[in-house]
Amino acid sequence: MATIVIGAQWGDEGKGKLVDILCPTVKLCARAQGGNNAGHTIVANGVTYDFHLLPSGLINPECQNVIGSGVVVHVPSFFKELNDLEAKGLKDVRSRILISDRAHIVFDLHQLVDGLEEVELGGKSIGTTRKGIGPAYSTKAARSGIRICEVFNETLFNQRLRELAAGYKKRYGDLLKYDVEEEISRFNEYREELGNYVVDQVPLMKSAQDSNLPILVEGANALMLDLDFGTYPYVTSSNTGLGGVFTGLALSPTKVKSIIGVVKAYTTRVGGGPFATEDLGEVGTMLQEIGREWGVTTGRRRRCGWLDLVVVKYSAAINHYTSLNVTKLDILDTFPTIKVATAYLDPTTGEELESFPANLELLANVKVKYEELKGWEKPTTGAKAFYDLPKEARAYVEFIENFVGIKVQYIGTGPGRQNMITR
Ligand code: 2SA
Ligand code: GDP
Ligand code: MG
Repeated sequence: MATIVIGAQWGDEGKGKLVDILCPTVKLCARAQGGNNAGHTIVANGVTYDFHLLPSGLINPECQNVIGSGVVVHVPSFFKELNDLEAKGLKDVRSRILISDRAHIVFDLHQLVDGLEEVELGGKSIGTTRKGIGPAYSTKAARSGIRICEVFNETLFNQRLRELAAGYKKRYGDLLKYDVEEEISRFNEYREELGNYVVDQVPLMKSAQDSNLPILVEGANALMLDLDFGTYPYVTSSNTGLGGVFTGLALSPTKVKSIIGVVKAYTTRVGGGPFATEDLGEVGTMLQEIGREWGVTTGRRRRCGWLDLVVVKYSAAINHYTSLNVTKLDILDTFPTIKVATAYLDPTTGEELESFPANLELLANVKVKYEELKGWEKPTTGAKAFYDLPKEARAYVEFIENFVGIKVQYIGTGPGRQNMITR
């Protein structure tokens, strides 16, 4: 049976920490989409680990991990991340990681193109991580992508990569500073070792599910960055919502036990795009500083604002969460009052919108309706149970729960494994 962990906002809600906490209860941890644009930080036994492409289940020594078919894999980053984890003392990581032979490859070529596309967009740039995610998914959709299984037919692989590079050269000319032969020669070095990790994920998932093995799916990025349901075009290029779990993993919908939506107690966003509750004043700065809101992959400052329950309710309607994990409650510990967005109002009519709008122009101009809640102004870190929390903090959690109509099962009150209340 599978537990699925998905971000309910614009990412960086703390998915990695929940995955790490749930890992001892499963045998297999899988990533279904995204690539090394993700950044999942986990603090375990006093050590801070950053995961990008690899599943966070690698921290748990009993857990097998798989990079699913829907993920895009930058091979040098795969090896670098394994090396970095080993350098931090994680044991047997190489024997506990597999990559689907159907996963597409992100080449350095894609990363360079990502940069060029961003420059071309000028003031309307997406603010990507420049990890080549968009171009890799584009070549996948255009049927000119190259998959992991193809690395092992050297002649064909070299030919396909040369063709891919020639296509981009036609588009970008001398702007593209790329040497295809250099990238090909690097794959000659990786080929043999990469072979150790490659698997046909379909029988793997089938036998895991036939024997009712507990499986954990680690969502990357988050619903509001979903290619179909996010704030398009300010999104990533994969399905970060529930749908992407099924296209990326060969998981049976009948084997899903729970879908946990991870909700940060306020809202953050990295990169461009509309963000209705963004606070460019003192509150935003305080959330950014107290919450240490910097990107794990790029080091970029995250934009901050109050919790937007219009977003969370919209994401719940798409991802069908069975419960929620509210994270970083402790970051609100010092605020005397806390605001929560509960509706968007049409800028011309003043009427309440039914749901999160598709139209970005409308979204950029909506008026936000807030509820004001009393802050608790006491530390929450260290609380072991829900009733150890100050009553205003409990009221805040219950407000979220009642508004969205989904139980808050987990509450994060600090970065460490131990700082999680389970209800
Ligand atoms: P991309 O690189 O094509 O996926 O970028 C497209 C948009 O998706 C956003 N995006 C992210 N947003 C939050 N966190 C992400 N991971 C890193 C982290 C980000 C970082 O955990 O901090 O280090 O900057 C992530 N990855 C992609 C991105 O900002 C674009 O808006
Ligand atoms: P992810 O991308 O959803 O896995 O989230 P990130 O790892 O990018 O960002 C979440 C950050 O908040 C990480 O640095 C975590 O260590 C940290 N974190 C997670 N949960 C909590 C919490 O409840 N309180 C605090 N203070 N930090 C948390
Ligand atoms: Mg992150």
